[in-house]
Amino acid sequence: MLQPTELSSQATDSFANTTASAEKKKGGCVSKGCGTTTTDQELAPSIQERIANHPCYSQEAHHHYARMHAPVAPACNIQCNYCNRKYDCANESRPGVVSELLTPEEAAHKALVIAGKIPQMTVMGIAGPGDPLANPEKTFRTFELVAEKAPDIKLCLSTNGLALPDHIDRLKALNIDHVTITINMVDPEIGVKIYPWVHYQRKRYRGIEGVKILHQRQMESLDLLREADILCKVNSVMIPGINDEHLEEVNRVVRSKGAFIHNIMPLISSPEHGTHFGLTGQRGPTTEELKTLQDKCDVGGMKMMRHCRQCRADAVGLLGEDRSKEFTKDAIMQMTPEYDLEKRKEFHAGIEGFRNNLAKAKAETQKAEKVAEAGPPILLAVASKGNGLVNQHFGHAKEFMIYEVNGVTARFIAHRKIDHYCQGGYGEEGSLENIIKAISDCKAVLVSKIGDSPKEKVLNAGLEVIEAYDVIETVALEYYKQLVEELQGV
Ligand code: CLF
Ligand code: SF4
Repeated sequence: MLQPTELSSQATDSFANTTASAEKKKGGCVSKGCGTTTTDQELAPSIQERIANHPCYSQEAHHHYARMHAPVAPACNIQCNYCNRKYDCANESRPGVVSELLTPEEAAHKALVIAGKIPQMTVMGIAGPGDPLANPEKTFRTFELVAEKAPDIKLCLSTNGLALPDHIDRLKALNIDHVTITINMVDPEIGVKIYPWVHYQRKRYRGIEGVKILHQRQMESLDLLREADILCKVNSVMIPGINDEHLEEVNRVVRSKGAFIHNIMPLISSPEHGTHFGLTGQRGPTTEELKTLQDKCDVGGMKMMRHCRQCRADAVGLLGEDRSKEFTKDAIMQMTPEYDLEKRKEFHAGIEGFRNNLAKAKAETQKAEKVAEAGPPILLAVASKGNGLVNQHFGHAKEFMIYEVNGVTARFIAHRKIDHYCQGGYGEEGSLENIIKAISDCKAVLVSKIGDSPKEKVLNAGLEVIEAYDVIETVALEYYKQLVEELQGV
């Protein structure tokens, strides 16, 4: 049951203000305030089945299933102005030096170790640190070894698309069902501001000549993936002042070519990364700019990914956690693989049982709220360890999931990384301020528990605190209902 810490008249006033201004901004029409992202349930059953346990392709699955990346691909065939070769591929990772490269044999060993130790790991992706298809032998050898020994692990790939047309037959032969292409432009005049050179058929092309080749190959790749019935996700890096306004066009084009889900990610840029953009002061988008663009592109018919964590090329674990440090090369080479297909099947059946119950609980909540009219949206910050529950102590949260709630639906829209508040048992005032800043546009924070001192500070900052241990949507909708009743003086 909910325990709203305080539902003060001050808080209620501020809800009234929030809702009034939200109505104004939306021209009075708030009934569709919660966007149009295609849900898994709206997809054809055959597709639902293909993405059901892929943590990137299904927002719902990411609460329950994990991925690992095999860092076997050091070289790249293009240069992006947001990338420094010493760092992880920014297409699929936050900048950070790749700890260790692995050989295909080491990577396959690691996959078998992790499949035993983290049975919810269902996907092995190759995402760098360079481009997987600029290193085809290492990439395909890794996939072959894993496919042979661990047939239930899905194989996944993220590429810039330049070399993909040369390898489509091999991708099909290996039953690779999920491919990501990073496409930042469909107009080479914009592309020249992002890509200084492209290396194609043993020749380096600079400027527009190279970008035209990249564009043509990326479009060809989309067509080939669609023809091969391989699910295609497009990643785009949002670069303010360069391609931010252009990405709506990119979205339209890739959708028309059959891409299934679009992941618009913020540029991560800092001088210490040594990238062209970092050194020239190119900024990344604000969270508000990112959300506005995602909302504009979220016009239905194609999923909009909002739960990407821009993982390292050697990431391991659930998307919100990174356990790569537990599995260094030295450590994994000492470990004996405990891959057991039957045990994994049993484990996954348990997860699916839990998910069914979760779905029933959500359906119950939505049925109860169905009679209600959608109201103005508010944002809530949720602390969750996974499983789709409010189940994390405020002090242990490394990120908050942001939900937009309108009384009828509670929709995940983003995650916000924060400094870990509870450092070895002692609250850090500096980080608490940062946390509050990171979620200051939210109406309330939903946590399993919170200490008295941080609670007071969060309340003083104008946010409410809800302590609960339940399905996220249930807590969020019940909170909304209480706010409305409070406003109406019920
Ligand atoms: Fe890895 Fe990428 Fe496959 Fe996922 S990540 S290769 S599709 S298994 Fe996922 Fe990480 Fe975002 Fe990539 S959260 S950076 S979208
Ligand atoms: Fe870097 Fe990836 Fe771009 Fe290659 S495709 S330059 S590895 S970000």
